[in-house]
Amino acid sequence: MASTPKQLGLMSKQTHVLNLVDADIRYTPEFYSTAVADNLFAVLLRETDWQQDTVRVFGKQHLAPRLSRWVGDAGLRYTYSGLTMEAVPWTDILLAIKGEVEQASDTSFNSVLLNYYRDGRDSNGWHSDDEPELGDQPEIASLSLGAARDFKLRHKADHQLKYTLSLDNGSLLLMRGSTQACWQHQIPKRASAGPRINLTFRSIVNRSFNK
Ligand SMILES: O=C(O)CCC(=O)C(=O)O
Ligand SMILES: [Mn+2]
Repeated sequence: MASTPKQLGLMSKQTHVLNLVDADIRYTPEFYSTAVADNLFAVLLRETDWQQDTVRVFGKQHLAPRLSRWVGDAGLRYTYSGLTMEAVPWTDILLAIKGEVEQASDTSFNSVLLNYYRDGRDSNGWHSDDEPELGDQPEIASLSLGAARDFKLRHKADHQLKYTLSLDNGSLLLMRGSTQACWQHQIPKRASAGPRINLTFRSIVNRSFNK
């Protein structure tokens, strides 16, 4: 693929608003065409210096069941599952994607967490993206590339209130408003899933937590 195209192939596509209480979630299944998404997957897989982070779950240290990299503006720090990470610099391809995601979401972002699920045994447990650095009503834009995986949501106050969405290749999911305050999400294991990369664009707005 061309290394840093100005336009990666953004199309005006249908966006679905999820009908969930205490949430503002929008899903655009074909944010990128399959061809563009496949190319982005290949470039990001090759260019990213993937790391297996250690996360703290119920006070115990574990290797995260996926590989990750946190990219962002110079000097940003972020604490995630008890781990403080320093952002590594933007690449041309990530800046190009960021520009298109910002345009579509009408929001600006100063960082992105890349997750690589090597196969269906990799996963992401129940959590909310509600770290204090992200402010009161975090706006998160999540781009999915590669194998489709289920994205499960459950209401914090009532776990019976739940929803499952398939995050398809080239899709964009926007979460804002009270979504992180009221809901948790996860990517459960899936026996036969192929590799997948997910990018969650975020903004560190509260730098008093960022020393
Ligand atoms: O892989 C996904 O779709 C979700 C990733 C996620 O929830 C996170 O990184 O906080
Ligand atoms: Mn999350």
